[in-house]
Amino acid sequence: MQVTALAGGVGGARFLRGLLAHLRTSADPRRRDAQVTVVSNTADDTTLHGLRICPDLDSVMYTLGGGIDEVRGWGRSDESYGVAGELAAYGEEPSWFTLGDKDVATHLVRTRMLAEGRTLSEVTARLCERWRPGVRLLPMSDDVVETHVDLADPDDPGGTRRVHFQEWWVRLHAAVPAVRIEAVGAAAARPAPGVLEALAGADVVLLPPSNPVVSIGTILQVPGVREALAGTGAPVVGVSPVIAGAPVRGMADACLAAIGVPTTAAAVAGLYDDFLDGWLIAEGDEPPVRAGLQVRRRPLLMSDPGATAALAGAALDLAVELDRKDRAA
Ligand code: FO1
Repeated sequence: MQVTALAGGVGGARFLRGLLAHLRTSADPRRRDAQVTVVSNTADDTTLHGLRICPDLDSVMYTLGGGIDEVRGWGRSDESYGVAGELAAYGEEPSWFTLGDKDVATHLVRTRMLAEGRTLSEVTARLCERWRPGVRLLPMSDDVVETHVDLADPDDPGGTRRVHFQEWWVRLHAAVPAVRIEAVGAAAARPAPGVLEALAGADVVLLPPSNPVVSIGTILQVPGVREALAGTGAPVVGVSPVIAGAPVRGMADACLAAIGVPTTAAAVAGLYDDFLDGWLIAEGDEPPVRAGLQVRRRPLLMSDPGATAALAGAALDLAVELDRKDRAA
């Protein structure tokens, strides 16, 4: 069984760990032997202190490879901050984005390889030789795509000032309303090698509860990806990142507000209308009204590994059910 998932950072990585746990312990040999390909968002990527940082790729790689900071969901476990302290002593900016010492090694390897002309796919494959995440981890593109955010400028009514997503997210905690969110470079980006094939050739496509605007949404902006999802023979099943009108984690509501979409499970499903076959929502939530979309209510909180594996299993169960129906039709 070929499973392909589009993933963002923390929520996506945790869901994928649950998916692998579910697959490896399944009684069904097709699931036990399943191969998982992850297409990761790269628009959170940024260059700081001369280092190329890929937060979503690293969250998935570290989480599935056993090196993640469990509490934060990003960065390395058992970290130290000697380099960050020295950078601060030099007055180096930005001081609001903290790099751990072990994490710096990842960025040094990536930055050296990119400087030598290797692609982000080649870098990711090399880093995964160490971390062995148990999935094929692909960047959505080897071209640079960066999410930039336009903020209302208090000194210039009607004017805006543009910041990188990381500044909005980390320094401003997305507390300053975003007038516009743009994935710069997306229109010219090419899907990374293997991405379109992983969508077209999948038996199941899953959308973990990642941010629908700045994670899943940016992957969908890479030309060819949306078409591949609409055209794949595989059932496409997603998990709502919103429970009872609030994001499960992160600040998806700030992102949804920026694009004028309500923070509801139904509204998020609407963003995937042209390719979504199944949608898992929380017990109390309203289902989206769309003929053909199969909705199931499940506990969505990934409160512990067991709950996360059960949620991933439920998403897979719905995909298999839809596949069976589709074949029977
Ligand atoms: N998030 C923070 O809130 N503060 C940080 O200092 C920070 C540093 C950091 C370093 C490497 C990395 O891969 C991620 C880091 N993040 C930090 C998280 C990052 O902003 C988010 O993981 C994603 O961009 C959103 O999914």
